[in-house]
Amino acid sequence: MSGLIRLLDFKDVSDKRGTLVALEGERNIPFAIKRVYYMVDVPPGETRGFHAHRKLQQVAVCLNGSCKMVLDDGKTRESVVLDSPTKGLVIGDLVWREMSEFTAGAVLMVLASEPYDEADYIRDHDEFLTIVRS
Ligand code: T46
Repeated sequence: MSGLIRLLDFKDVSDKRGTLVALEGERNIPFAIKRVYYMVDVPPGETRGFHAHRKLQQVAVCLNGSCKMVLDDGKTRESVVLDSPTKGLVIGDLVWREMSEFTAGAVLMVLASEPYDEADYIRDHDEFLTIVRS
């Protein structure tokens, strides 16, 4: 596993009724959770992301189906396929992210350490490179 791709393995509790996974801030999620959002109905071939955050910790979990996440810290670019509700990808500050290859019915849920704030986004890759290299 690379330095950029940090995956959390969540315990699942399975019985004949199915599987349950519990996520708790500051326990199996490494921050207090202030926001949860999710993406559904992403059309075939569509891409999302293409930005970084100044100060935001997130964990992304693909609850159904799969998608590809590319992370870029300005030095290296690495990718991972999220395809399990028991795997969480940790995405820290100042990491550019790109999401693609959503399968039909994919549900990507993201837990975030801060409320939504458009001012926290860096949506220009050249500006991102200037910030991380300074
Ligand atoms: C991220 C990746 C993984 C809100 O109003 N509240 C929210 O909490 C979020 C996340 C978004 N929005 C609005 C802002 C835009 O008008 O929803 C619209 C779509 O957001 P955006 O184009 O930023 O979505 P993605 O999928 O490109 O990126 C999202 C998150 O925004 C981002 O923080 O890390 O998922």
